[in-house]
Amino acid sequence: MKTRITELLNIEYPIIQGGMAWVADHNLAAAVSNAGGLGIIAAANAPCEVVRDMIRKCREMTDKPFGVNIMLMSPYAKDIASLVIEERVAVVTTGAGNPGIFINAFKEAGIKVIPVVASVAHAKLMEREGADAIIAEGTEAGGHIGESTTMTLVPQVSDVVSIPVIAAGGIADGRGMAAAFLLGAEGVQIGTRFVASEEANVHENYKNRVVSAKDIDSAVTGRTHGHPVRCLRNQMTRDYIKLENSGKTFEELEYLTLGSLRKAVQDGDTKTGTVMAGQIAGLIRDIKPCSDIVKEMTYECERLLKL
Ligand code: TUI
Repeated sequence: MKTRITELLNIEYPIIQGGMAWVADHNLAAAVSNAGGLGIIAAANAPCEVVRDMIRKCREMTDKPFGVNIMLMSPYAKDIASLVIEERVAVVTTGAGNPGIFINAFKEAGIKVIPVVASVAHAKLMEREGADAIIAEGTEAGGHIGESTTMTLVPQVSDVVSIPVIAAGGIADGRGMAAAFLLGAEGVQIGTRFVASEEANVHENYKNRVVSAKDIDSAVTGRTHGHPVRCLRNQMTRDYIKLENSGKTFEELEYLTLGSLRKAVQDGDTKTGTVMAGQIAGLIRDIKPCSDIVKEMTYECERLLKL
């Protein structure tokens, strides 16, 4: 399936894996790249040495291109930017901020830069500053989110930028992928569907929580603090939302979220841990290999678009 995204990234299918903190390690990234998509290693809040190790391991597991996601709120974001240049990573995606100050250095190093945006204004700015493509992420997504839905954001971004647009948020099958293409996207970023993959190095409790989720099972914590994060409802989200509605500050509630994503992903504590996932979790019913996810999604999308 050829689009400007497959050409730009030198991949077989226009599917990019989301840069999910604690989930998107070298195992998942290599599996998605080997399946013909673009695997992504999430730097998240990890220090340089941890990310360097994942990049090197990923290189041993695949000879296909893969990328690194830089989470711009991380205290190590600047160091990770230098690291990806040093390691000559093929592609960088960014999230949770404005990567403007790094774009020139990435481009000089021949790295393709694809910022995640949650608004039209940010998309326009990123194009002006030299981004190679844009990921327009709707509020259906898991983790740190913006306000607009994928349905409204993707066509509005597609109308005002000439670089290719990748749709994200709420896509987990070929129907969602086809819909995104009809809205103007030339690729999709997939997160939650890859959490429920065989290769994701994620505790089985977390995967099973995604697989058993219903359509209305996600909640957004931190809205009142300006740090909205979508995760599956549990004791943590109930406590957090109750306390934030009673006026507790971001700092006062940090004890509920510190280390809580790791606790869910690695220890399988899906009750008091943070189970980040998108609204499309309700559609996901099984755990399967990344290659099946990529191939089935693309096949279904092509079939629908040819109707
Ligand atoms: O970044 C994400 N999703 C994430 S990052 C993350 S790590 C985390 N862990 C614990 C608590 C909180 C975060 C988990 N999920 N998605 C990409 C994304 N970026 N969504 C929205 C944005 C965004 C929002 C505002 C990008 C830019 C922006 O403002 C631009 C500016 O100029 O600052």
